[in-house]
Amino acid sequence: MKTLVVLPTYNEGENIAGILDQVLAHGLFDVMVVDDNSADGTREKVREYVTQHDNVNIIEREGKLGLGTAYVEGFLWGLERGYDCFMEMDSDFSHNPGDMPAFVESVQAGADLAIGSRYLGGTISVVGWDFKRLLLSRFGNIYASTILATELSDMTSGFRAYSRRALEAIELEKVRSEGYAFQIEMAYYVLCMGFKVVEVPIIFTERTRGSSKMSKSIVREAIPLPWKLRIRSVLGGLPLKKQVQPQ
Ligand SMILES: Nc1nc2c(ncn2[C@@H]2O[C@H](COP(=O)(O)OP(=O)(O)OP(=O)(O)O)[C@@H](O)[C@H]2O)c(=O)[nH]1
Ligand SMILES: [Mg+2]
Repeated sequence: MKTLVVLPTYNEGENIAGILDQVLAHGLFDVMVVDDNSADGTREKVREYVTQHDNVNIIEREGKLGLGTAYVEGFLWGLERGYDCFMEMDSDFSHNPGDMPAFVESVQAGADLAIGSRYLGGTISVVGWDFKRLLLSRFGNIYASTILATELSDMTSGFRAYSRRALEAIELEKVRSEGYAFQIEMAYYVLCMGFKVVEVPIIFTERTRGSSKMSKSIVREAIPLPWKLRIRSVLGGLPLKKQVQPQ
């Protein structure tokens, strides 16, 4: 399966070289780094990889434009170039690059979206979070899947793989959310099209290098989102090219 890994970066200078080394070591993936004007040398490091490896690419954006649009730009680039599978992964080692093949295997086995879940089967597989952060994530997921009536345990996870047909069926230019909201929104769209969504168990480890870009606005953006999606799904206003099956 021709797979493109989209790596969003904003000041990941201490992590990006290690991530790229581990991703490339699999020998299975092409890479698109979408960098949002990092000021810490991330861009320069990635440029070195671009010169040395035919399968590493970079989109250089001129401001911090948000995670969602970074992924969308990377996906659109890959769709134009015939990729069959599209992966998302954080560039801070919270997601273990060693887990990557399992996602592609799920898509190969027929999934249209494979989500790396920290909360499968009632467990909590997170290392390094304080209680407040854990509660926010756990409660946020229960909140979103209850309103959206899904069985998914980790809709906000950003470690995932999509099939080509799933991304082709979404009007990606219309997906404008930035953080957790982007992940929830995309998972819901794939479900609404009747495509197969599976969860893959992962262990999430809090970053040890670089700084978090989590902000209150990312949480605020996600709160009304499940309600908006539910309403739009009933009114037929989701940006999907395929018939919607409201849940
Ligand atoms: N291109 C781009 N990448 C971003 C932006 N915001 C965050 N990222 C990247 O998206 C990934 C996830 O962001 P993090 O800061 O790790 O957010 P988080 O995982 O919710 O927070 P932590 O758990 O504290 O790490 C990282 O690779 C970031 O560099 C953005 O606005 N643009
Ligand atoms: Mg992170």
